[in-house]
Amino acid sequence: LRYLTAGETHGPQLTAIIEGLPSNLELDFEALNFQLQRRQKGHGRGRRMQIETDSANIVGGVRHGRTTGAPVAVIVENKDWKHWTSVMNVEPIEGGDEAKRRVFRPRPGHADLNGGLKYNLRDLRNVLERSSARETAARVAVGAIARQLLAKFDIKVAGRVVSIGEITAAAPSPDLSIDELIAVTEESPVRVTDKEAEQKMIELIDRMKAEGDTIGGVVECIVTGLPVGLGSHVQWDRKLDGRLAQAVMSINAFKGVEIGIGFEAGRTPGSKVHDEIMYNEERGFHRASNRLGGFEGGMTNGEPIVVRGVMKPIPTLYKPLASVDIDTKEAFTAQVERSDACAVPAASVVMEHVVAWEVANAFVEKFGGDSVEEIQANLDNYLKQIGAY
Ligand code: EPS
Repeated sequence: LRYLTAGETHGPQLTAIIEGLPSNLELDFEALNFQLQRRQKGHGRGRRMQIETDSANIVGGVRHGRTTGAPVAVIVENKDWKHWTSVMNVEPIEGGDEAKRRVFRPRPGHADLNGGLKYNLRDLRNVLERSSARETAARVAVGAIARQLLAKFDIKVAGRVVSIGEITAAAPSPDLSIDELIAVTEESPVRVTDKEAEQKMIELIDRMKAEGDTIGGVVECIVTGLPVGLGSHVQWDRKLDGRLAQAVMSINAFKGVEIGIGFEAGRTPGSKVHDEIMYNEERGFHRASNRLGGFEGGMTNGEPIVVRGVMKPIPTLYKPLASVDIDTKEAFTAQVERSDACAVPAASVVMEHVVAWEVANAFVEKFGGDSVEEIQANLDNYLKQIGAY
């Protein structure tokens, strides 16, 4: 599977083309749009989210509700476009910096300066329009289709916020099923199951906003129902944990990735890190714990995948940071821009979808097949082999 996205944050739309999806996958369009709407929610989002009501419009590769095996093309419109038709016009426009809303004062923490230098652009809007996290709407649309493919094989994906600033939510009770985790976090404005932490997180976000500051956090994604053996130990670029790390790291503003207990593994003796192997008739081979987050040797081991990512605070601050004007080379402090005080709950939804995509990719790689039926037959055969091992 592969996909590409195109589109600017204030352009007419985001566009994605997905290649390699099997045929005969029945798509639930409502569920697809539900995922896009989840990404728009969360305490700390700014005014832009009141303008947008994201929905996916499929314009290729699907007929009468099912994929045909052809590339799937998806578009998500930007409702805000109507305020930017001149500024973002593909045709040349009359007027100077003001008419073009030229950006010449790079914002620290954004792609502005690096992109301007690299692409030799003197209007940094050409960088910020594409580097904006608006693009994650397209990635969620793509991941939501991958998620439906996985659901067909009873593979489920959930996400939760682990911490915002210094406030850490208690881990969900191990008795909570994945469906319950999905339901409970959905009701929380900061996507946690811990009500006490929820209140503190909301207060922190409000305080940051009042102070003109922003705050980041840590998010976690869990995938259940996976067979053993997705990914491979035999080659570096086939290790699925490595691919997940790349995918998660590529989400706007992410600065680190952990699998399972992650960095904690460097502070813990081996006897308390590795997951002991068990066997019984009912479950076959399984583990007594899941500290390694479902991976050994770059392959799934049959336990749930647990991956975490850390998002830095959004760099667009109401509190100005020092920077340099690219024309005059003079120091200035960044101007006020519309932004989110905290997008960690939304980032949790984005992470679910980039993870769903990578897992679906590994799944299709392992079980091949041009149609859903062919994948099912290959999976059944493999599970029979595993059962008899
Ligand atoms: C973003 C800045 C804000 C966010 C935007 C990401 O947009 P604007 O510049 O239009 O106020 O709302 O996020 C989205 C539009 C979205 O869909 O998530 C940025 O600079 O990354």
